[in-house]
Amino acid sequence: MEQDILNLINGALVPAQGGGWLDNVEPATGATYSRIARSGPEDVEAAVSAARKAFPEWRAWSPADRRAVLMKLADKVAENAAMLAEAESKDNGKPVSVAAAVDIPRAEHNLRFYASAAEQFSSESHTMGDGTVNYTLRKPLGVVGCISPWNLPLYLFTWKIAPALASGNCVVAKPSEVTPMTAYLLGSWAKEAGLPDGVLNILHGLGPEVGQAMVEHHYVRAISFTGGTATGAAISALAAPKFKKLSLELGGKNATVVFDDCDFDEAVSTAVRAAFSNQGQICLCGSRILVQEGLYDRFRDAMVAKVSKLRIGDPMDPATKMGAVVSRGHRDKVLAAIDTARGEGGRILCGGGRHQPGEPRLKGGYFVQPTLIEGLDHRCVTNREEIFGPVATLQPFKDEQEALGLVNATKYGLSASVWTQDLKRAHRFAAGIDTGMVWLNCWLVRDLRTPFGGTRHSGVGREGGYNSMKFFTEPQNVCVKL
Ligand code: TXE
Repeated sequence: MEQDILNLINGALVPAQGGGWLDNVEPATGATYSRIARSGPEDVEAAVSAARKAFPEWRAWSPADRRAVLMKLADKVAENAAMLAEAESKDNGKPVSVAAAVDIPRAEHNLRFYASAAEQFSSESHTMGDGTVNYTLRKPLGVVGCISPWNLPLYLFTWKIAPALASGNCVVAKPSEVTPMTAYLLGSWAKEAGLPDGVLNILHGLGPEVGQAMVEHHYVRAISFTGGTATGAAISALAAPKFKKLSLELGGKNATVVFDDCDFDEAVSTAVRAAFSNQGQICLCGSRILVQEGLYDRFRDAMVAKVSKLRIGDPMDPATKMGAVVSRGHRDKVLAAIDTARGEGGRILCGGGRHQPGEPRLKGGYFVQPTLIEGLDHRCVTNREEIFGPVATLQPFKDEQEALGLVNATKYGLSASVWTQDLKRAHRFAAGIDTGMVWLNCWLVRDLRTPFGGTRHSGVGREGGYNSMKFFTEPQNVCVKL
């Protein structure tokens, strides 16, 4: 065992009170390499009580002081970037090159961005013309819960805790039990960065054991959650009768829409990236590729040629483009989805099964070939349900109207990427799409100030910039008759 992953409660790294442990598995090898504290309601109680105790002092800190401390935490991420990238890659199965270029720099950026937001955040005032003035206070909520998933572990963990802390809340956070390492490492630097004890508490363990206890806890005033749609529904059912604030960032079944006047080469390479980045395990991945019929054959063949060349293998090899999927269970789910596609009459254009790298070290790893499928109707399960793996389908469409119908044909509404050089059509089409985000001639370009989130089964609420700062604060209007 390399390292025990401990809870951070009231500034101390401690095992779960119940003494239980979970195995932490390296997806590229299938081997257990560390133990995770298996926390329960008693640990939630301790973390919430520490957070409540810390809140009066923390909320009184000036925005400038909160900024300074979050910047120091970001410095720790920067100083340890190479080590964090390796840890993320080992824990998640993603290529270390991706963790080093995307996950860790973005985690650092999240902390810096919201550190600045602490000082930039403002509130409104409304004058009534008769000498009456309303001003709106934005008060931190108190203790808030942040629950994050395994696909972009430190990136999404910091995306939640940074605005929560910047706006003056004390946090009880739970990273995914599948990828807890980098959140643990970050927590181990909290004290050194200057966060007072109890301001940031991190609990590890299973969703239904520790996550649910966080959602149910009387003093946890808000939950920011990113994860599966079914889990989001379970959390909503628990939180609604307790009137908690909820921000839910859930699944997607996003379309990449390619019109025949697109910039061909850029559309092909971005469609490949959108489908297979992070082994297809990003909520924003374009897993349905819709191509105008005149361009369809050429586009399909170009995609197949590119995907067949993607280098899949050891995540620690800097040349690797695709690593392992996150767990054995998830690999089996993705393989079952490919079988379903076959059963529905889909033609596998490339991939279609497990990948077995040559190195003996990787014999037990969870590798899936990047898979492209065509010939499936938009109503079939494969084109309706999120697979969240390296699997994408291709469908032809005739015109703009048909394309719009296909884009909006699932219960999800997270994002879409549209490729056309016709400016009018691009804007018209974007406005017709029922998703929270649309990229025109690009994909996954992120400005952290913009509203991030989805419609329908992709979630409720928006995060990013002021949206997050507003979520983590309660407005209170004060009306003054002068
Ligand atoms: O995620 P879960 P899972 C999708 C993707 C994937 C599916 C299931 O389709 O195949 O969800 O993934 C915590 N109360 N996405 O099951 O369970 C859990 O411990 C409170 C999309 O691995 O939703 C973890 O910290 N918390 C997604 C977090 O929720 C609970 C990213 C997410 O895990 C809980 C991940 C409960 N009852 C998966 N049950 C995206 N939107 O990017 C679990 N958790």
